[in-house]
Amino acid sequence: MLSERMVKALNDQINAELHSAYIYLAMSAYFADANFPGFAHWMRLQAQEELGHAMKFYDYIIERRGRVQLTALEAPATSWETPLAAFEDALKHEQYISGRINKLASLALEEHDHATGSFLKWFVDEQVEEEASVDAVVQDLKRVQDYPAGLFMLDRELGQRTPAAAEEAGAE
Ligand code: OFO
Repeated sequence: MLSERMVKALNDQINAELHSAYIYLAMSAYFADANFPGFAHWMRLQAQEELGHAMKFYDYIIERRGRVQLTALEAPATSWETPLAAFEDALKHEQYISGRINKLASLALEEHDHATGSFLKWFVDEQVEEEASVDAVVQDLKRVQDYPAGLFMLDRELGQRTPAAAEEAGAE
């Protein structure tokens, strides 16, 4: 059985994952408005992936007979100076989420809650990938940000992202 403290921490993480989805959807809307359909597509899939993450926590709490309690979502920013500024914010956000997952894993250890520790392992690995994939775009944007043709090509490239990863994240 989950401790009360753990149920609260896992519920807080549902909020954090939904907030991630909200941030990336706001970025997608910003990119759509700025006529970067590829970046918008990438962020939209990222938002879907975050919904999948939230649902993993949701399902886990229920499976362990805890009580899911949803709380208010903070409004995200709505615009950024440049595509690079948006992706840099996304990277900072992923680093913040990695810190949260690490704290959850430490709590599971402290409580000798090995089932939750095992559940969290997927997220520990996922955060390595999340940070790396956003950082790769940040590095590309740094290279091309002053060259419209480069930005155009990168937008095209990010438009090729497939929903496979997002679907996998949302799978049971
Ligand atoms: Fe859920 O990984 Fe990003 O935030």
